[in-house]
Amino acid sequence: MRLFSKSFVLAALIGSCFCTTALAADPEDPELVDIGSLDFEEMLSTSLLVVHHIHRKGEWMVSYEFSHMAMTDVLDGQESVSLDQVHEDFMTSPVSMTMQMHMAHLMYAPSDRVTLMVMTHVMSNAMTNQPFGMKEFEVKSAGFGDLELMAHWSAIEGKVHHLLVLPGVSLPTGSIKRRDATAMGPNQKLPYPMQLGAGTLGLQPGVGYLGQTDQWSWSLDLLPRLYIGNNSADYRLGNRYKVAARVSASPFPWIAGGLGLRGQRVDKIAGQDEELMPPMTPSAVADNLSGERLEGVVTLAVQLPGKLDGVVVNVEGALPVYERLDGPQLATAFTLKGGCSLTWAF
Ligand SMILES: [Cu+2]
Repeated sequence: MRLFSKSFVLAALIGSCFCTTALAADPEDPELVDIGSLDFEEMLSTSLLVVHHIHRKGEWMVSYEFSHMAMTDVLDGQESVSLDQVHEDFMTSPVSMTMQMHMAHLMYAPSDRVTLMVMTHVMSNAMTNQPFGMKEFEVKSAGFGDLELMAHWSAIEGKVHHLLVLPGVSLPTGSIKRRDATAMGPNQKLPYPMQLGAGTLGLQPGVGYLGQTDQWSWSLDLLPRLYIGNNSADYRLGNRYKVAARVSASPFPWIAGGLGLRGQRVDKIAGQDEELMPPMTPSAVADNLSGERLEGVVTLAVQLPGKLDGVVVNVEGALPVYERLDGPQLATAFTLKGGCSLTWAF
């Protein structure tokens, strides 16, 4: 039972890497108290719902997650605009886009209060465009995105309230040179949303708050990403500010469900990729790619039974409840995620 509970908590933590669910450990299980301080165990169990969490000394976690984001509809501010309206200013309008990601995380805890994480992802983007008076066409790009490194420091550990400091960095491993055939001809430089990385270093000075009781937990994460310098194409992506708030409940030890809000603000791009021609499409206008979005998120995480109890499977769905975008650009329709994680200790 002790093994089950421990591995469950660990597995739940893994699942929480990408989903916002919290799996509470069985409060009736006295073995949990044996393992160490109750505060720490409680933190582990609640952090199931938190994207950013810590592990106990010596633990490893690996997880995989697939996400599919669909974008349809073109917004200018909060208003939907038609293709005809976009064609008044641009030769081509985006029509729809899908962004798919395969993400892998590896976490390791050198101490009880510090957990290190490395995250890599492979992206696959496809954007349908409608040029004025011509047939619509699709452009694609795929490959590795930017590599992310992050430390999780449990700065304050209370009975109910916990504070995590989350310093991180993103390395420019994603390409900013993707090309494809467009209405302008073969082998054209693709616009900003189709590139795979920032091309510059990103700093991520994040903080996270976590509160928990036996069967409930709630959290708030603040994660800015600040890009440094200009990339080789003479621009710098706008800074991103992410905030995520979640509440989750675990009626039984093997399942947890959560509800949350996830917000993101993206600043304007600084500079301009000289290879892109802004009159062609709004996706090539550096000033057009900023805005704010708030999404409602529903998550569910389940621990597998028996010998697979170190594995947690999770699913997540998100719908935008508010979106305001600068200039005509594609709005988010929905995001679906599914993943699994495995935690172990030597
Ligand atoms: Cu983890």
